[in-house]
This record gives sequence, C-alpha cells and structure tokens, in this order.
Amino acid sequence: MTISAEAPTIDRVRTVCRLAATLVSATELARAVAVVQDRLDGALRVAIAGRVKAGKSTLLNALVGERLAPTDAGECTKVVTWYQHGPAYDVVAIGYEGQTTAIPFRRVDGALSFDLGQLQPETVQRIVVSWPSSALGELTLIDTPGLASLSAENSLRTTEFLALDDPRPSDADAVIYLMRHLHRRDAEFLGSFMDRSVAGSSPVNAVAVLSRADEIGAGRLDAMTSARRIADRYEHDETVRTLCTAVVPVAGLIAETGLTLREDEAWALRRLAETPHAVLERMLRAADAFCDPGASELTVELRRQLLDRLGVFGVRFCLTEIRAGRSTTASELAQALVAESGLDALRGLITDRFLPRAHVLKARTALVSLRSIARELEAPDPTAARQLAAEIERCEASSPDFAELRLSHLVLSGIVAFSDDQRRELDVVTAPGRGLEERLGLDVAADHGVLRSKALEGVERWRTNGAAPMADVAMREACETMAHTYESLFVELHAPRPNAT
Ligand SMILES: Nc1nc2c(ncn2[C@@H]2O[C@H](COP(=O)(O)OP(=O)(O)O)[C@@H](O)[C@H]2O)c(=O)[nH]1
Ligand SMILES: [Mg+2]
Repeated sequence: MTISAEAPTIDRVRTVCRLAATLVSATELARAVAVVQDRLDGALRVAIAGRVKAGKSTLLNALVGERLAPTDAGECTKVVTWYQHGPAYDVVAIGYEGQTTAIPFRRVDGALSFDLGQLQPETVQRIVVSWPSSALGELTLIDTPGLASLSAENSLRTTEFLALDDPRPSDADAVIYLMRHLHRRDAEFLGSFMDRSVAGSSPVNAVAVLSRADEIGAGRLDAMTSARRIADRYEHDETVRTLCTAVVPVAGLIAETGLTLREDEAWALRRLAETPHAVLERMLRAADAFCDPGASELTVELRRQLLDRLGVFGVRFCLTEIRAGRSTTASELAQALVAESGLDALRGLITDRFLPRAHVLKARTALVSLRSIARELEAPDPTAARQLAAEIERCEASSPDFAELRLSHLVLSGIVAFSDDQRRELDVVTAPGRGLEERLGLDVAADHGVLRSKALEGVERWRTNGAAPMADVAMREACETMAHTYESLFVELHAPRPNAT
C-alpha cells in the first residue's frame, strides 16, 4: 500500500484503518477497528479529569451551558459519561461487551436526571448522553468519576478509562485537568495520562484548570484575582509546565449558574439585597448565618438554594452588583456571573489550542488505538500484525503534522531546551489554521520575495542550530523539524495561490 505524501494526516490514518479492517475482518478485532474509523469522523473528545469533587461535572455543565451532568454523589457520577451531540435527547448505558441499554431520564428544575435502574454500575463501561446542543457540535465532553474518589473502585474506573498503567489506548483526544491544590498525586496522575502517544507523550493536548476558584479567599470579592495569581504560579511551575501548556482559574459553579439563572433566583437575590448592610455582612460570614431563619424575610429553603447555586462568593458578588445598580435583571446578573467565572479563558484555550489541531489529535488517538489492535493481532495472525504495525510506523513517520506535534512535545515538556524566543517562534511557525505570512512572523501585506527569503532563512538557521556541537539527539531532531516546517512553507509559497501575482 502506498500513502501519498500530500494526503492530509487524517486521510492517511483512514487508509491505515481500511488496511486494518481488511486484516482483522475474520477476527474479533473487527468491531474495534470500526470504532476507530467512526471516531475519526466524529467530534474531538475532550476528557475532564481530576480528583473527586474537583468540580468536573459542574465545569462540564458550564461548558455545555446546561445542567446535564449530575453533580451529586449518585450512582451515575461513578461511571464515565460521554456527552455528545445528537439529533434527539437520548441516554444509553454501554456494557463491556458493547451491549446497549436505554436509560430513562427526566429534567428536574432544569437539571437532567437519570439513574441506572436495574443495572449494576460495575457492568456499565460508560453512559452516553446524546443532546442536541450546539456547544457539543465540535466537542464530545467526557466526564470521569475522579481519581482517589470515595472508593478505590471509582479510582480504578477512572484510571482504567484514562489507561494509566495499561498499554491500552485512551479514548480521549485531549484533556482538561482540574486541580484545586497542587499536590504530588495530581502531577503523577497527569504525567501518566500524558505518557502514551503516537509521537511520545505530549503536553500539547492538555490544559489545566484551577477549579472552584471562587472558594479561594473564603468568599471575598477579590477571589478571582487571587486565583489568577495562583494559576500563574502553577503555570510557571517546572513540573506543571512539562505536563500542560496553560493553567486558568475557573469558578465552574458561577459559570454554570450564570448560564442557567432563573427569573425567580434573580428576584430572590434582589429581595436579599434590600437587607440592611450590617445584617447582610453577618449573614455572609458562614452558611449557617446565611440560613438563620430570623436573618431575612426570604424562606430558609430559598436561601439554601441560592447558596447551592452560587456559593458564598457568588451570592456576595450578585448582591454587590445589585446594590451598585450594575446588574439587576436575571440576564444582566447572568452575564456578570459568566464574565467573572473565568469560563471564557478556558473556552479560548479550547478554541485556540484544541480545535485547530482537532484532526491531528484525533489522528494521533486513532494510531494509538490501531497500534494496540496490531498488538492484539499478534497471537492470531503474526504476519498481518507485522504488516499493520509497519504501516502505522510509516504513516506516523511520513506525516509533518505528527513531527510538529512531537516537536511541540519535546519543547513544551522540557526535553529540548529552546530559548524563550525560540519557543515563541515555534508557537508562531506551527500555529494551526494561520496564514503563511503570520506563520513567518510577517505582515499580511508582505511581499512574496520577502516571504520566500524569510522561509529560506528559517531553514538555514535551524539547520545550523541542529549542527551545533552541543546539540544532542533530541535537539537535532527538534531543529530538523523546525527546518522542515520552514521548508514546507517555502514550498507552499511556490504553489499557485488565488491572489499570487
Ligand atoms: N463554590 C464552588 N463550588 C463548586 C464549584 N464547582 C463545583 N462545586 C461544588 O463542589 C461539589 C462537587 O462538584 P462536582 O462538579 O460534582 O465535582 P466532581 O466530583 O469533580 O464532578 C458540588 O457540591 C458543587 O456544587 C465552584 O466552581 N465553586
Ligand atoms: Mg462528577
């Protein structure tokens, strides 16, 4: 089989999939190959990972803008759950043998509610929620039960899914990792998750969230500013830097409630804002004081609900907005909450870092899966297994996209020490979805000749860097990929372009 050098990476992987389908057609692996093929055409799969109660399900709801993921401690929070776009509302449980069972569901106060009924959680490999939401158009979000959860069994289910100490591939193309406080186990966990890939382990598909950011500073109004400072510190931490490229503070609860705020809740907040200042301050010191029956005319039940939906920080924030006359209606409060929550920064990371690379990240996950299929094929058919493995190698080695992914990995994980300027250059020149001029660091109006000489200069400079006596193998490889990248830009400049003169 030959793979054309020009074929986009995902098409090359499709070709390998077709070969795999032929090679395994008579075996039990046929279904596994079909799954890999299907997923190449589907949305990018982003897992939300982190310890139990880190705020994963709440953050997922914020990203979707609806309360779909259960945030209580019910049975369903113990099972890996996929939230994907679908033409109709549908919830199914998928067993380990691939068998599906429809799960009844309903909406209670706007929140999706479902339970496993007769099914035992240990027999369910995952739950799939299909929902006609535009937020799920490009992304399938995967909620995980959480590491070091209430029971050792839950942790096992998460590690199994993320394939930590298992040669089996992970189902996710990218990961949002939630951390409340950085401790060793978080770093270890993130490290092992990244430590499997087509091109070596890669921090290029992971971002971290400093979650429940509103709780930093015990409900004070400057919580998000403090959280930003802590997130910056994490982002510059040597260990964290090798594992993910960015850390953003997000108050998932504030975002979730902002996106689903009801008129009656806004009304209750406005009533509460009429309480004398001194009384309000006392109420906001602790949950008990807030719910003290004599403290306000609002029923205790309503106040409890407000606390559940907003936390102390969120209630204080809304009351301050109302008293200052900045936001009073439900839609104004909703907007202010979302803006304060930090959600936009996370959305920005997904849009800038994950989505433009979606096809390469999906191709990479597919190759990891195919490689594992090739290993399983070893026993029933060693010749076919070798043929498939060789084709996977060839596909990986011949794709500039994989080479660039590996380059980013080498640099971001600190294996190759680029200077800050070189890191910036790498970011610019490999930026997915950008124009040639921008990738060469030049103005859109730059002359063709200037573009060409800039590309050539890049090729020469990186070849020289790679030939330096101190450059080790990894550095030489990184410099060679940089040179190749400039070379391909040079070639592209010679390709006929619509406006080229
Ligand atoms: N104050 C505050 N509480 C949060 C936030 N995110 C989640 N929580 C609360 O923390 C608890 C656990 O959240 P959940 O999303 O179920 O965490 P998970 O176990 O990681 O899925 C729930 O009571 C949430 O209401 C947040 O951003 N701020
Ligand atoms: Mg959860």
